[in-house]
Amino acid sequence: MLRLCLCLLVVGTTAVRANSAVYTKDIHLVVKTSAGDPDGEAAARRVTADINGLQLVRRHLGEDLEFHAVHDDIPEADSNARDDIINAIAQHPDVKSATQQQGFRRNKRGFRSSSSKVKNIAVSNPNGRNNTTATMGGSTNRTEQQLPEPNDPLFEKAWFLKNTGQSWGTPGLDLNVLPVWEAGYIGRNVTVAIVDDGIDYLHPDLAESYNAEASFDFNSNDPYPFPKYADYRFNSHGTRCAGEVSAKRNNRICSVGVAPGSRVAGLRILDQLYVTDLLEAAAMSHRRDIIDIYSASWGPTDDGKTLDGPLKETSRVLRDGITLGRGGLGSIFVWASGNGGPKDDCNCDGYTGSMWTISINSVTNDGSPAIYGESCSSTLASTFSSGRGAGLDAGVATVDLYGFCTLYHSGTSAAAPEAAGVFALALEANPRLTWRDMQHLVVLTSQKRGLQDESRGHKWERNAAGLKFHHLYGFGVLDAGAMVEMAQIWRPLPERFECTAGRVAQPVYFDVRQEVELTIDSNGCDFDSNSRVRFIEHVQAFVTLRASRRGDVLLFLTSPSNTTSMLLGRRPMDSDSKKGFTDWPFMTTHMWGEFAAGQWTLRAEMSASSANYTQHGLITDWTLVIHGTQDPPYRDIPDKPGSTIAQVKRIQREHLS
Ligand SMILES: *[C@@H]1O[C@H](CO)[C@@H](O)[C@H](O)[C@H]1NC(C)=O
Ligand SMILES: *[C@@H]1O[C@H](CO)[C@@H](O)[C@H](O)[C@H]1NC(C)=O
Ligand SMILES: *[C@@H]1O[C@H](CO)[C@@H](O)[C@H](O)[C@H]1NC(C)=O
Ligand SMILES: *[C@@H]1O[C@H](CO)[C@@H](O)[C@H](O)[C@H]1NC(C)=O
Ligand SMILES: *[C@@H]1O[C@H](CO)[C@@H](O)[C@H](O)[C@H]1NC(C)=O
Ligand SMILES: *[C@@H]1O[C@H](CO)[C@@H](O)[C@H](O)[C@H]1NC(C)=O
Ligand SMILES: [Ca+2]
Ligand SMILES: [Ca+2]
Repeated sequence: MLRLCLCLLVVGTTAVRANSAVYTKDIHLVVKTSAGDPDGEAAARRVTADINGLQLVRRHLGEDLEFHAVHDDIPEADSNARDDIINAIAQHPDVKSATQQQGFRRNKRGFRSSSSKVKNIAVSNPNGRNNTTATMGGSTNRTEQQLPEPNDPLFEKAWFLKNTGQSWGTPGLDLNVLPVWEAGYIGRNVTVAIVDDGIDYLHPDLAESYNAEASFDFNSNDPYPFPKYADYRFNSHGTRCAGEVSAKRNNRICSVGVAPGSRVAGLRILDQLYVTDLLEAAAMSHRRDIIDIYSASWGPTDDGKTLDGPLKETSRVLRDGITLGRGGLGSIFVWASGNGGPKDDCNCDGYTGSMWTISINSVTNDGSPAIYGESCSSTLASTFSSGRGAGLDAGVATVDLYGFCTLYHSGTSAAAPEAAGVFALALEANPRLTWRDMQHLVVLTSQKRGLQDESRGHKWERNAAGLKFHHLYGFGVLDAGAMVEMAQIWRPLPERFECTAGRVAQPVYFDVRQEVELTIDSNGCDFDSNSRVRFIEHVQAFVTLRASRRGDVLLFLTSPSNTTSMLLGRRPMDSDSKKGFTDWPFMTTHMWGEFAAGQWTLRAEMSASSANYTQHGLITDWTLVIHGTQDPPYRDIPDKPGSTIAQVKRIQREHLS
């Protein structure tokens, strides 16, 4: 047991990639400083003039001396590194280093059902979509005056906006946006970027909302992120996500976005074979001054055996975004939790597991987990992406490529943009909200509502701060009405601190018969005023371990207040026996609002489900990092008696006295 308090900036997420390497055309070029040229531009130009075929693509992340370049002779993807070309560039007198970027797969998190029921209906309407002037039967002649609801033909099918029980849903279980619209908030002056395969900005339901100034095509390096032509389903993903956020209201076209007054930008990175760290980083930091929210409905492969996350440059831009974005208030990064279903764990995905992203899971219109929805302790909340009825109208209604509409959008892909829309509404209500304010608002205002009591063996629990959470759903479903209401009376939070509570570094063995518990005493976090954390926000456990079968390892973290959070669930497909986890940041939000000081316990076990009693593991390193505030966070925020925040405030006050 160790007692130690160091003040560190958080360690960035490191990533491990499976499979053999793929080399891409993207080159990270670093030039040398030369007198009179502080920004390296002239040096970079000399290099391209001297080296045949080399072209500058863009300056890298606003750095003075770093550039993104390509070479005509290097193909988009190849299994061989082009050391010959790269070395020639690196030997140029003005070049400090040249690195060919490796490529990796990032998959869109849309979901295509293979159930026969959907197929049958799809046959009677082969495209599963309709054109923008078509109207849904039944509502053809209603006028705005007769019905204070939008006249958009798909609105009736948009059960996530207004759940009247369509598609066997639970009436009332929706995002609760109508009262927000009525109060006049529609996301004005908020820009949401869809980081994806482009958006159809000519679509009549999106054209007005489109923010061209904030958009960019990183795949073809131009300002027009129009989706590359393919079979319509293939590159419709970003367009569908954009419609969920910003489709216009009351224009008789398609559906309505959650924030129909917001502006939407397209950042196209996803439609080449492989993505690189340079591309991702460029997109996730693009126009931080005018993009408020970045919505990402993609990530590492959800095959239940991948362990991957943002690489060096992307980790850096996520971290920088929260301090540099929105004039210092922080970019809001929204992430789809993943489509691996019960077989995957989103804490094995470094994007969703990051503290800088708000990770969103999917539920259906009757309060069940979506079959593809992944669970993990870093999920903050849930939104809706599938109806219970498996049919045409059971997906999410939104716009589709080339002027069409769809009722088919699905997957956790559909969940993240809904959250981005809700956050846009909150930002209109209070443009001063920081990235942290947004997370606190989600924690305080999301609720269980109509969600199942028990799902996949997990129940709702109440932490010691009085907050209800669930391993699958985070703090519950987003409630736009409650969020906007609280956003209006919000007060700035106390400063945030990070405390390394301790480290256990001796190797400890565990197996199916014998679990192991490691403890760290975090009282040190209460002493040093430079890093004191009393009231918890995020908690990270950096763990290094190897196991005979990585997918059978289960990890649990218990707080001093005796709240237990599952950091890693079983992944039956993951048979890795070599790599394990190296300093992997398992994050949990479940202790939010609790008190940091006391004894923390990490329990590691091998799942008995494998029925293989020879499975074993060796945990060699565990570092516990607690994030939060010294002062009670909500002291100055007004509350109603009996509300969640009133309860949390009372518990925190009692704890201090
Ligand atoms: C599509 O529009 C046609 C008329 O153009 C209509 O007959 C059909 O029912 C519509 N389909 C859907 C799914 O709305
Ligand atoms: C769109 O729908 C309208 C009315 O439903 C129909 O008249 C028109 O032909 C359709 N256009 C296309 C391209 O399908
Ligand atoms: C609207 O349509 C319904 C049937 O769909 C019809 O009974 C009704 O008379 C129509 N009303 C108007 C004002 O056209
Ligand atoms: C809109 O947002 C920008 C920052 O993105 C801000 O500078 C400007 O004042 C806002 N305009 C209005 C009318 O609120
Ligand atoms: C049990 O696991 C060990 C180690 O991974 C492996 O060698 C053995 O084949 C497994 N036995 C069975 C019955 O799956
Ligand atoms: C901690 O919680 C567990 C249930 O999660 C319970 O069994 C145990 O008794 C509790 N321990 C203490 C000290 O309250
Ligand atoms: Ca519309
Ligand atoms: Ca996953």
